[in-house]
Amino acid sequence: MSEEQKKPRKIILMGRSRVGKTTLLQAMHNEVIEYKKTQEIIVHDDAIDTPGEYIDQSSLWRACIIAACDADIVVLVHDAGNTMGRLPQMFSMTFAKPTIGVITKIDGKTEEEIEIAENFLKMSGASKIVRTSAYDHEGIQELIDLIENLDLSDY
Ligand SMILES: Nc1nc2c(ncn2[C@@H]2O[C@H](COP(=O)(O)OP(=O)(O)OP(=O)(O)O)[C@@H](O)[C@H]2O)c(=O)[nH]1
Ligand SMILES: [Mg+2]
Repeated sequence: MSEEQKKPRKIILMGRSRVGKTTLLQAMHNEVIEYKKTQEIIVHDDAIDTPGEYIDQSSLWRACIIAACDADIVVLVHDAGNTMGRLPQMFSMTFAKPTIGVITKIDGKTEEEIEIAENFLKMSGASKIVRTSAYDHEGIQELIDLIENLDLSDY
């Protein structure tokens, strides 16, 4: 196996405060789920976690945009049932890299609540959207597979 094949693809998670980015990452890493507010940009081998405030406040979008330079795939995150804090429209156009969407917290949510999040993510330019719950691990393997197999060659 070549060096290139061994290197995990790096994602960057972006989304409003408390949408579930850090918890999603804990589920993807098979870690114990525990609440930990993200206070700064955290860089892992395979992921960059960002504080929600960097999306909540438009003056801080630039920090996310710069951090995204080190990622292979942008992952926009929004939680089912949240009708308020959407991501910037067509945010994906800011990044010259694939941008996918993740709906979090689908546990106990109605189809309508999930579809509201789906529409927000589509408006932000997410190309493929995965429905997940970190609490019951739904959609987590599907997300990992999508990240592993996404075609990066068009960028
Ligand atoms: N029901 C449910 N709640 C969740 C899920 N994932 C996260 N939460 C809850 O949502 C809250 C926020 O989760 P975080 O992962 O800290 O959210 P975040 O997007 O990283 O927040 P910031 O670091 O502030 O940007 C916590 O209370 C979590 O327990 C989920 O799959 N289902
Ligand atoms: Mg966080």
